[in-house]
Amino acid sequence: MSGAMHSSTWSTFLKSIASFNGDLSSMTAPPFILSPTSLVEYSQYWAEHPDLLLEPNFLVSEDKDNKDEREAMSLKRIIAVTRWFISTLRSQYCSRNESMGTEKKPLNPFLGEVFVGKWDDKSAGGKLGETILLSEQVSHHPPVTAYAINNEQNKTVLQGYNGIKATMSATSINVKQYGHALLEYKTLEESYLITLPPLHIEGLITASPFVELEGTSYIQSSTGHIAVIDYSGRGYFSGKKNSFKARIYRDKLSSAHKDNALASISGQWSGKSYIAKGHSSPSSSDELFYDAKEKVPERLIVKPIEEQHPLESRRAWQKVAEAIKKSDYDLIQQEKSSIENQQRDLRKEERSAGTSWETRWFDHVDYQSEHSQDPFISLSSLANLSIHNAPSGSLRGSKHDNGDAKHWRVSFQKWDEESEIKI
Ligand code: 0T9
Repeated sequence: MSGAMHSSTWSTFLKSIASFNGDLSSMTAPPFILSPTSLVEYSQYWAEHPDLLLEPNFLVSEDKDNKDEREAMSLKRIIAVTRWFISTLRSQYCSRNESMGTEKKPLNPFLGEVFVGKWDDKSAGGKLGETILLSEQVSHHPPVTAYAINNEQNKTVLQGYNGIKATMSATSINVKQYGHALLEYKTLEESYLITLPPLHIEGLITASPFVELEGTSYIQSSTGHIAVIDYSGRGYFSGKKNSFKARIYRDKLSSAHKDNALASISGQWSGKSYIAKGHSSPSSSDELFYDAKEKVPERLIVKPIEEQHPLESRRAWQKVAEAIKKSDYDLIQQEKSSIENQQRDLRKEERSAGTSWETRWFDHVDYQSEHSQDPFISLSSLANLSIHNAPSGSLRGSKHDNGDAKHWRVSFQKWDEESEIKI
């Protein structure tokens, strides 16, 4: 933080958070804490290591009749999926601190805003193929982003959606995530359900906010294997920031006792982590599991702004982003209002025409009324997880396990019929 101006506007902002109504996106923050990037872009963090995402495809047993080998390979695959998942966390939760010095308040996407791009195949033999990203703002009140990451060559699809609910405590903003990710390896006929951990934002008093993860998230495989990941920060059980412990079990039932763990992983998701067989927590003398500082993220390739459609995020927000980069408070307000007014007019037109905005590539599927083959249902059941719109990772029978069961799913048919927006 620098200068009296900053600290005074920051303290005004802190007071406004202290009395806030639950909608973080609606609060006006001082320019120095604004990010020029829209939340619809955050979906790209799921695949900045395409090689790790695709790795399970290559972990198959030669001898299909050998049951022990099949079992061993399926354990290797959930470990590989866990490694990929851990590899996404530094991008998801540290990248703003690393590129801009602190966590920043993202631009609040408008309804229908989209963001697309691709990762080229960086492998030597061309075994990975191209991976594409589709991200779309499917709801504005409350904000919800849906995404799909598709690799045709390896028939691998990751899709999901996110929303948040935030509350304030004395020194932090506490955030529960809503939504999940579904990862399908179609050649393997194997799928994984991934829940999203709760988090909180620290460093508010000193105007240097950062994210810390907490609680538990799960990775449930269609093979039955489940990874249970516990998060903690500085001054908790490990004392180090960005700590986690993951245990992999044969199934949900055996996960009731830590002694049953087939493998255990521990360390920092933003740094080094280690893996060992069995239930005891590994240390730096065990095998290295992942080193987040060593593995360089592969950046998404996005078309130049001139070639983008008006609904594409960087084109739509271009003027706001420039104003933020100049720290021009009045210009930021002016350019934001222009987008907001346009959106208000659109909604008004829809109301008077009796229509409503149609999402572009995603469908809102109601699992209470629609009979569906979506692996979400069977995976939730294996993991004893709620299928309702509860905080991500809520268990069946918990206090949040009720209400709607509507979730966003990609429609590749809609994408195939897309004629205006190109990768
Ligand atoms: C999904 C991710 C999510 C979105 C962000 C809480 C947060 C908005 C949601 C959960 C991604 O996959 C992962 C990463 C970071 C999360 C953001 C961190 C953050 O601070 C914002 C909220 C809305 C704020 O901007 C709070 C105001 C400000 C004082 C903090 C800089």
